[in-house]
Order: sequence, then structure tokens, then C-alpha cells
Amino acid sequence: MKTKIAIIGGGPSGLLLGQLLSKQGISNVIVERVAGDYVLGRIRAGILEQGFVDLVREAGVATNMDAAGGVHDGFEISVGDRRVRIDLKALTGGKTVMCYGQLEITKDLMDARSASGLETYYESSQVSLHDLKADSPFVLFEQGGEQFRLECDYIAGCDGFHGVSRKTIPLELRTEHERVYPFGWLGLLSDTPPVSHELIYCKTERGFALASMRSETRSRYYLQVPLTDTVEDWSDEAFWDELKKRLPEDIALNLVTGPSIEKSIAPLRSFICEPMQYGNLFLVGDAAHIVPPTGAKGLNLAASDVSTLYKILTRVYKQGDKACIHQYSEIALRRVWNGERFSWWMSNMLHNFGETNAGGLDGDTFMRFMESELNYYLSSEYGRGIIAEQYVGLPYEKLT
Ligand code: FAS
Ligand code: PHB
Repeated sequence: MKTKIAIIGGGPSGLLLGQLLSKQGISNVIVERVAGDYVLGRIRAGILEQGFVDLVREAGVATNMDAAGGVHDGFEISVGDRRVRIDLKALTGGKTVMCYGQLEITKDLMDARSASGLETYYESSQVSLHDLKADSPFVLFEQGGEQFRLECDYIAGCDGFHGVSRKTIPLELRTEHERVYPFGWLGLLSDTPPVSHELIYCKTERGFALASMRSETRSRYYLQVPLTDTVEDWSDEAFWDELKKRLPEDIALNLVTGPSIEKSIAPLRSFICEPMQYGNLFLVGDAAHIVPPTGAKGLNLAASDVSTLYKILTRVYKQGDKACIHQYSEIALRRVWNGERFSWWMSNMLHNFGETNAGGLDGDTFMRFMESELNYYLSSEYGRGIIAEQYVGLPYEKLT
């Protein structure tokens, strides 16, 4: 088999890249480890930056998002009994974010891909990448009991944190930066009306909580929990009781509870792999970087990687400019590091680290520093503006 771009991984990164490339007539094949239904079983992100929204529109897959997505002009941060609204629109000259679930985006992209007849090999195994430094790299994989060899010009490693692509770059050429947080997020999805029309990030002595949503009838909530907790430790009733204790009192009075339709614990980590390319292999999204979800950047950083690679590959095939491929990693990493820092900073300010030693400080001293930093930023219009500018997402960088 031969194609121009072999895409490893059929999550949001791979699907969005494949859809954009096909709009430019650039052939591509997706090789995905699990079944499509399994990909759709992952409940993850919910906030889309404007850059992501624009990409989905450019890919021609925005109908459902524009119909069902909620445009959010701001969000709240509550610290104890103090609530501060971050007025995104006013503080960024009119920018907003879109509240539309990763699950929904992934389904829209999957439906568009199957409608366009583009090839996706689900439930593939033994995926391996070869001749990455040669002009014709190839991918080997098994599917349905058959062996496949996929010849291509370039490989996009969109296979997430546990994928094969990053590990194919020789270890001695990779520099990996990591911070694992001493807590996780217990997430709950319920068909109940959201407790507020905007997101509320809550910093409390009991720990962090986030009130988010998927629509006017579907809510998404998170609680900071110790890494030793399991989902089995948390009945729906226990979750709702704890959430009420962490939400602002007047908001908690409006909380509508109901049975969970999904409940899971996600560990939090900051992770960056440098470089994000090796020969004709490009790492995209979670294959190259992971952020704690506190800044709503995970999916959005994947989108900016996709945008950069899409622009480079379009220039290669439309203008014959192969030299531009060397810009990918440098451009992608500039925005990744900015999103990583913002997510790390928000996580430090909003979570309860308890006695955990953070950066050489004892837990209490670190917490006092973070409380003071958060109060300073929330009390200053400049400070709120910095949070707003980061939250809506910095502009995507152009190719030189
Ligand atoms: P993905 O991991 O989504 O997709 C990679 C795909 O590659 C998967 O389908 C996988 O099956 C496939 N794959 C893996 N190995 C393979 C192989 N060897 N061969 C072929 N295919 C292979 N982000 C936010 O912004 N907000 C959030 O609240 C949030 N919550 C999250 C909760 C959890 C539990 C996790 C894990 C992530 C969360 N994220 C969140 C981040 C998440 O949204 C990612 O940024 C997003 O899924 C990135 O998309 P991809 O890069 O496509 O990676
Ligand atoms: C979500 O709705 O899943 C969500 C929103 C904002 C975040 C993290 C998760 O920062």
C-alpha cells in the first residue's frame, strides 16, 4: 500500500490532520490500535480555543459544533468564599472559547472521514515505523490477521502518550521533561443541568473542584483526589456530597445531582518530548506532550500541532517546498511550552498540595506563596488579563 501521509492514531489529532490534508487532496491513511467505538468511549476535554474552532471549520466539520457548542465569554475562579470572574471577551478584545466535548468533536471527525471514504485501519496491532531518515519511510502493522506494509512520504505520530511513535525516536536523541503531580482528577459526567452557565474553578482547603458542562442538559464535574483513590472509593452520593462542599455555597444550593454516566480518575502530569520530529516522523498532540487539564490546554495544544504540520505539508505538496519541514518542531514547541507553563502555573495555584514538598519548599510555605500569587492576579485587571489571554489561547505561529 502507498499513501503520502501515514497517520498513526485515530484520536482527535490524527482525525483532524487527516481531514485537513484530504481537503488539500493530500492522501493519508490512519492506523489505529483500537476500535472506533473504543476511541469514542473516552470522555476528555471540553473547552476549545478559537484556533481549534477555526481549524474544525476549515476542515469542513463544524456543523454540529456550531449548532450544539456553547460560546463562553468568561469563567469564574472561586477561592474560599471569594468568586472572581475572568471576563475573557472584555480582557482579550472579544475572544471567547467554545464549550463542546472532545467526544463530540471526535465523532464528527470520524463521521466525516468515513463519509469521505478515507482509509482507517482500526484494531491494528504490531505497529512499527521504519526508515524514518529515508525518502520513503514505511509502517508495518497487522489487522484482521493480515500483515500490511504502508509506504509513505511522511509519518504523523498522533498516537498519544502511550503510542509507538515517540519511542521510535532514538532515546539518546530525545530530551523528556516531566512533572508528575501528587494528586489526580476524579471526573463525573451526568445528564443533569450545569450548576452554572459558565465554568467555575474552585480552590478550597478540601482540594480543587471544577464545574464544567457539555450542554444545557449534560454536566461535567471534577474533584481533586489523592493518587491512592480509586473510582470504586467514590459512590455517586459521595461525589455529590464532596462537590457541594467545594463549590461556592450559593452555587452549591443550585446543584442538580443525578446518576453518573461516566466516572474516572485521571493522573496529572506535565510532559514534553524534544524534539517533536525525527527525519520524516512528526510527533503530534499527546504523543509529544501532556498537560494537567487545569488550563484546558491538552486538546488545544494538539490542535496547534496539527495546524503547523498541516501548513507545512500543504506547502511541501502544493509549492514543492520541502525545506520547510525543518520548522515543525521549533514552531510547535514554542506554543507547547507556553501552554505547559500556563497549565503548570494554574495547577500550582488552584490545587491543595498539602504537605507535599513543591520545588524545595515545605508544603505550607509553597501553598502560602501560591495563595498570594493567585490573589494578586485575581485582584489586578492586568493579572486577570494575563489569565484570559492564556485561556483563550495565543495566536498560532505562521511559517517563515
Ligand atoms: P489521544 O491519546 O486522544 O489519541 C491517540 C490515539 O492513538 C488513540 O486513539 C490510541 O488508541 C491510538 N494509539 C495508541 N498507540 C497506538 C499504536 N501503537 N498504533 C496505533 N494507534 C495507537 N484535555 C483537555 O484539554 N481537557 C481535559 O479535561 C482533558 N482531560 C483528559 C483526561 C484523560 C483521562 C486524558 C488521558 C486526557 C485528557 N485531556 C484533556 C487531554 C486529551 O484531551 C488529549 O489532549 C487529547 O486526547 C489529545 O489527542 P491525541 O493527540 O489525538 O491523543
Ligand atoms: C472539561 O469540561 O472536561 C474541562 C474543562 C476545562 C478544563 C478541564 C476540563 O480546564
